[in-house]
Amino acid sequence: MNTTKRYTITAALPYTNGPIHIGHLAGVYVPADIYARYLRLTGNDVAFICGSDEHGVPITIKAKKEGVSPQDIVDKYHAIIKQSFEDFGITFDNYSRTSAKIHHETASEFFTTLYNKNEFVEETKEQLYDAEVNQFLADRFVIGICPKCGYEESYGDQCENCGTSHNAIDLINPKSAITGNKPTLKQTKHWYLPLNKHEEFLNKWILKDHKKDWKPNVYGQCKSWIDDGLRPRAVTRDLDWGIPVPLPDAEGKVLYVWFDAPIGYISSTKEWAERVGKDWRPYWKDKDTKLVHFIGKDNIVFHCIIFPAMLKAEGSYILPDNVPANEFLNLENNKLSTSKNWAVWLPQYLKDFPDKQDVLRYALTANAPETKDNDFTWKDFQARNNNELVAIFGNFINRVVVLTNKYYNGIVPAPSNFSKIDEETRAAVKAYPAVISSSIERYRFREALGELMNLARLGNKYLADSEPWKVIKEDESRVQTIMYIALQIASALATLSEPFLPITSNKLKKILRFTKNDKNETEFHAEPVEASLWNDIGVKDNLLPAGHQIGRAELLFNKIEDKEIQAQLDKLQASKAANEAADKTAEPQKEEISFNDFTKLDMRVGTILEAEKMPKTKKLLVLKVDTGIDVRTIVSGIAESFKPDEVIGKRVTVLVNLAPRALRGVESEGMILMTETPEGKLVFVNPDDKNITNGLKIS
Ligand code: B3M
Ligand code: ZN
Repeated sequence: MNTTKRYTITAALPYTNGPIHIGHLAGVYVPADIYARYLRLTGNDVAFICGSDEHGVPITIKAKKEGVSPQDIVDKYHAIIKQSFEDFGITFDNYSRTSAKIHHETASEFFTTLYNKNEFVEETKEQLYDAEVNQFLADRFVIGICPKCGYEESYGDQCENCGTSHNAIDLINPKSAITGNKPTLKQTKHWYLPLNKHEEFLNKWILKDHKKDWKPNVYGQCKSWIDDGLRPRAVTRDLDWGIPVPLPDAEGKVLYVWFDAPIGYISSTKEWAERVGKDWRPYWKDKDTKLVHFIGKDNIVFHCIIFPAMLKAEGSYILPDNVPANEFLNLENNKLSTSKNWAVWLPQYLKDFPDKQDVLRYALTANAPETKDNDFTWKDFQARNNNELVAIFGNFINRVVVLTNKYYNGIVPAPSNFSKIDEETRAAVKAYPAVISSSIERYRFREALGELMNLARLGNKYLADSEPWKVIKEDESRVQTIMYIALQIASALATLSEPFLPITSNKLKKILRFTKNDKNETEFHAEPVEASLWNDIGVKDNLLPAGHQIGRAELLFNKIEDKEIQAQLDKLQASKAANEAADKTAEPQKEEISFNDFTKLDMRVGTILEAEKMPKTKKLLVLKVDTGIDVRTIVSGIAESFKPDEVIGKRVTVLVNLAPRALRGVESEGMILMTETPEGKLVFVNPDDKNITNGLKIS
């Protein structure tokens, strides 16, 4: 088992330009939290660090779109994201933000140190410029063809398709993301980190020292980078949102977001240490500290090449021991996408499943994209809950607690002679902590979770084979032993499940009446015996001693019904329909009208009272409509989309002052507002109808 004592664990700082979704949770935050919780439970000194990444072009773009300031955007999403982490039991020791003063100071100081050590190259070069808006086109302000893979919508600093990070000037056919203009070139001065200077060190440190212990996907990306040859990278930008470059001749220039963001790990550690009265330095400067970065695969180069080069150049910091980056999670066979609303957003999930945080943690871990991209499906989510959490884990605990209450009023019975199967079961239980530890320490969280469930399966099998409910009739003392052992398994599950299913673990500890341990807030033990800490399970027989009183049964998990899953699928279907409609470009806007023109239209809410098919026509219905002013006849061309009795009673919007006109001899005295879906169905205008998408024309 692990021997190192101090850990600095970081999780990628999320951009505060939107809430977070299941992809973020699966890729970064759940595995990081499992790791941190596990290390705390096994007695290590852990700083689990994160915060909001509040600089960078994505924030500025979002602010522009919403017509508010970047500060408004980061304030809004910082609060939402922080709340999501709390809701899902992510136990950061500190969650900071890069707009914090301590971060601005730390990042400026870091830059200054490198500057003074001559670690930068200062260069005036031509950069892409949008003359219409007077702006240099850094990073996501420019889109063009990726020079490496040919993807047509690569950003200036990184291609989302192949993951390469490049300089904006290298894009083929660049276009301004602000105006769509073809950029011009303009001279500007910037500071570059000469990665080429660090190539030899990186080559040895990654390609030789970490060849074996880094995940193949991480190692592979680094190798291809280094093999391609490293080049200087600008660490400053011409932007007005970010940390000002701390030099006298750097007006209008800020630090590149990927320069300041990883330093955010350091400033967040400082903020934490200050708050809890510790010294932050050992967490970043002591060689015995193990630094681990949890990230998604699109962040590999920044954490494995650029940040280590910065730390190395600074000189007084440790380097990451491991960067267990995950691949991507897809949703129902499609790439997660914020802009296409193809995602499960955490605040929304919580509204729909208010007590199922652990279920999501479970489903995402069981299906984690550890070695390849993986797919999240709602059916799988339901099956994991119903067939695994409810049927295996929950069922075992429920049987143990119900029977203990039934036979012994909830008091743990004293065992007597252990049979062969008892001894085997006890030995098997003792092996679990080491097995689960070993998987966690190798960053194999799915495997670790699988082992936890195997322990619950072992419990179920033990009960099924021993049949206490039958034996109770002939041999009461045997049942005492069986229930004693089953209770020990329940108790091991309570502790071993904590990293994965923290809310369930707490609930179970309460049912088993564990009490808080003074030394460690997050740990419980059963009185009067000392602690049932992780490592004890492997050595102690008596986790829950005879005579200990447990509580009443309470269900740990509940079944998820088909209709709840269908509702989620419907939601995604609506996003898909909206995207498809948006893809078929909306009709261009008509000629502008004056406000005066608009006020001439008199539209009222009405109710359709009667409806009949117009004889000898396919399309027309003759309606009687109560407009509030009168009841009038309106002829409407909706007969192919509605049967007469489907529209009776419908509330509609009526244009009442349209000049009457005769249709097939019937005078129509107004018009009902309708729209046509991309599938060609006419529908009444109700923007909440999921068939109705943005840009559809109302007529
Ligand atoms: N904010 C990118 C991302 O959210 C970035 C991570 C920063 S970690 C220092 O993917
Ligand atoms: Zn590419």
